[in-house]
Amino acid sequence: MTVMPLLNDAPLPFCKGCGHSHVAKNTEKAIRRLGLDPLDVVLVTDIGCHGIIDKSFLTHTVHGLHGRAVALAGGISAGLDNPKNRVVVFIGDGGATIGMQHLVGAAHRDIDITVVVHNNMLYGMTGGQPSDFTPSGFKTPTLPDGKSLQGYDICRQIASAGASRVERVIGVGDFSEAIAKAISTNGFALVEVMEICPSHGVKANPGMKLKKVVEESGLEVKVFASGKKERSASLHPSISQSLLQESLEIHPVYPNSLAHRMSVMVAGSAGGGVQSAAEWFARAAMSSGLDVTLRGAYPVTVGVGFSAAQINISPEPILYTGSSAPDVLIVTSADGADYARPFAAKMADGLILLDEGLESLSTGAEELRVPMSARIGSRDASVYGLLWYLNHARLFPIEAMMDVLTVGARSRRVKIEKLLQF
Ligand SMILES: Cc1ncc(C[n+]2csc(CCOP(=O)(O)OP(=O)(O)O)c2C)c(N)n1
Ligand code: SF4
Repeated sequence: MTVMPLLNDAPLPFCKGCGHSHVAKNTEKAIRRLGLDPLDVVLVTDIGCHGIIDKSFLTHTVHGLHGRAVALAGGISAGLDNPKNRVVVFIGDGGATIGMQHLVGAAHRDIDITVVVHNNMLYGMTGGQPSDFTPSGFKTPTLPDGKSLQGYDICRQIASAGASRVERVIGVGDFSEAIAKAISTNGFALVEVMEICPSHGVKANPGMKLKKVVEESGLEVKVFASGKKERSASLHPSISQSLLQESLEIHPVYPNSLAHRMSVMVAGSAGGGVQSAAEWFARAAMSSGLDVTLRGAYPVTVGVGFSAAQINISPEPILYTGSSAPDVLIVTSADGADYARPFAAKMADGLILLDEGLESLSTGAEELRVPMSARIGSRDASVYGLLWYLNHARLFPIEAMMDVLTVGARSRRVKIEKLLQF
């Protein structure tokens, strides 16, 4: 049987004595032990010295952004449907610090990847800054007095997050079995390899012995988790499907008379029902066979100030959702008028419905005064304005809007009997 090579002939790219070389060789040995075809393996590397190994491996390799390799690998794993494919991540303690949330999240979801953390206790590639894994008392070129806080125990963190397999090893000699067991795990597996960076770590801590540092830091060298766990019920696909059902299925049941795309803007105040009214109008337009886009605008302090919505409706597919000026503008409050003024200024024609008592926006558009708030109350002024316009322009049947409004909680919210008095 021909044995396929996994590493090419070029010398490994690391400094003499760098622990990263041992990880590369042990990973090669592990893949070989498992009898995997190199092209069944995807190696995702992070930024850092360890990441320059990807040019040496004859597997598929992907180089990620710093700290993001786990997220990238999770996506790759989700897209593969062949159990023979194995996704392996190489990441440093620096990348694991920056991307800790990705690691915890992937372990929690038990995503089927193997993460090999090259913990050399500092940021190697950029000259030896401390990471959150640097042990207490350990010195680095930029921290000559030594770290004051104790470093993370990533194995305990990741095991408690829900990973299927977690193991810490000292990165000397043959530790390929630990990597092989991780790669053959069906679920999230992590191997933390304790290493040394001769160029920065040894120089800053003369006489330091790797095993002693690990021991004194209270980092146990052992298996922290092994064996498959039940996946969380919240990831069950049938639950997600039922969440989407109601919002996805709007069937066209009414006709429409719209010849061209048009844009309707509603502008009022926070708490004035603008966003709900726009959504109901959008749903009604969809049930009349129109293509619809809806965009809300409001300040970050959502409870005060203006609230506006722009609804594009079209008999054709909408390929661009922007619009420089609305064709129809419905303004229900002074806040809304202030927000809408720049848009109104661009209206060379079209129609503006202004609530009673508001100042004219003085544009090229026709302006009509409609008593919205006074007739129906400020909370329903926007939906009333949209119904008033629909009754005026007859783009699609008013029944489409009434169907939406008479469903469930909406029917209790709006004063349906008063809404049809124009
Ligand atoms: C988001 C981001 N922050 C910072 C850097 C700069 N940077 C490049 S390599 C590196 C250190 C990498 O250290 P580590 O992940 O521990 O890997 P090692 O070099 O030790 O193998 C840093 C900080 C970067 N490339 N991207
Ligand atoms: S600087 Fe340190 S981590 Fe980077 S290759 Fe050299 S020894 Fe390894």
